[in-house]
Amino acid sequence: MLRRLVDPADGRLLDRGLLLWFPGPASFTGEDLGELQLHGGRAVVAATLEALARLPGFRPAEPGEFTRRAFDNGKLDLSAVEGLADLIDADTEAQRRQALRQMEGGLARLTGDWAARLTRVLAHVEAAIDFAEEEVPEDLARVALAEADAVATEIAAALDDRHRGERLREGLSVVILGAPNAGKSSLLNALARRDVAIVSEAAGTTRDVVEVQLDLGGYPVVLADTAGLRDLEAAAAGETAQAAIEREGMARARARAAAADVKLLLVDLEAALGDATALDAARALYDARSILLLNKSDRCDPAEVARFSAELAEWRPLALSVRTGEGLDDLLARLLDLAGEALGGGEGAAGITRLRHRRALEDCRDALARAGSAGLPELVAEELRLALRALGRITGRVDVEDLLDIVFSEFCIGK
Ligand SMILES: Nc1nc2c(ncn2[C@@H]2O[C@H](COP(=O)(O)OP(=O)(O)OP(=O)(O)O)[C@@H](O)[C@H]2O)c(=O)[nH]1
Ligand SMILES: [Mg+2]
Repeated sequence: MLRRLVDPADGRLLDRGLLLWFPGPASFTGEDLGELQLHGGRAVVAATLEALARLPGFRPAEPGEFTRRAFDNGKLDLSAVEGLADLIDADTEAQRRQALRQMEGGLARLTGDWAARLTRVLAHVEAAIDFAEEEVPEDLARVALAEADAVATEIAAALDDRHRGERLREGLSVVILGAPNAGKSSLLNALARRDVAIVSEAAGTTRDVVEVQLDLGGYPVVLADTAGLRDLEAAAAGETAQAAIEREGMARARARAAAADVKLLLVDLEAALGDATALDAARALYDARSILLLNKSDRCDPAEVARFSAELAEWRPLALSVRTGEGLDDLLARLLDLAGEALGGGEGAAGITRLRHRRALEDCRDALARAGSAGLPELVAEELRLALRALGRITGRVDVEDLLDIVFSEFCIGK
């Protein structure tokens, strides 16, 4: 209904807005729920909240309280709650798809299926215990354990996902490394399409790690520019204050490189053509997670560039010019491939999106392994119960009291 909202204390008009009524139990929380759609301005909202607060029984909701009530009333399980939090935070398309899948019960369905099968296994094992003297088929427990083993294998396969779901939430970490003046900050600015980092022809311009968040074809990427790497012993005579700062900058660059998913190793092509030692820094850092980039191709003879690239063929180098933009599309395509491989598409995989899920599944897998070798039916049953409890933690129906506050504190809605 469209209604005039009036302060009940003095009849003063607050706003004109939409009034929506969601009767329980079909509402979001499962309870009766009223919603006001106002004109959004801070003063309008403040005046309305103030008027509401004076009514008996009204108080502002705690952060996450609506979602908490939905959970308590069985409208959402814990993994769906986490999916909802991720959906609200999603910055890119792949993140949105993954969050929505979690909210719609992706992981819950899978763990529910495993739990149902393990419950049947447990029932069989318990029957074998209870009717040990009677005509329970000899190998019933053995057949049951084969099923537990099958579940354990499926869980192990789900865990073997190279942490795609967790990394999709956090973003692919890409770091730009190379000698001073190679054009690292220029590349960061070009990829970010804005002037984030200071660019200058003075070597040693960047000292701190400069970070930008990018949406790369739907994948979240955290791109970091770093201080140029060079041999300070040779470059600086004595330990000046400047050298100490540069040394710290390089230490930060190396730390970032160690933690990154992808390293962009940038080399000044013009310098490398003149002096092969210009490749040394990149050579030392190169590994399977690296892309070798030969920058400033605009300053070199194309035939020379082709010859040099061919010499380095085993490193799959990419010649580019940040200045003219040549080669940048190829770089983006290579990055997109890597991102897709590392993060998945937000669909397909089992849907482990948090360390919490991983720990629970690992606990389940370990308990099943112990069940398989326990021998004594009573011990087998106990391990199966532990495996089921571990699965139950994912949807939040057991053993999660200490966890709930953490999960719900992620919500700021209703604050
Ligand atoms: N001709 C040409 N010049 C470039 C190119 N990319 C960068 N430069 C120039 O190279 C110089 C150094 O660029 P920066 O981006 O500051 O280099 P950097 O690697 O961040 O340097 P440090 O922060 O000192 O380690 C600047 O004068 C840039 O304009 C390019 O593709 N072609
Ligand atoms: Mg720089």
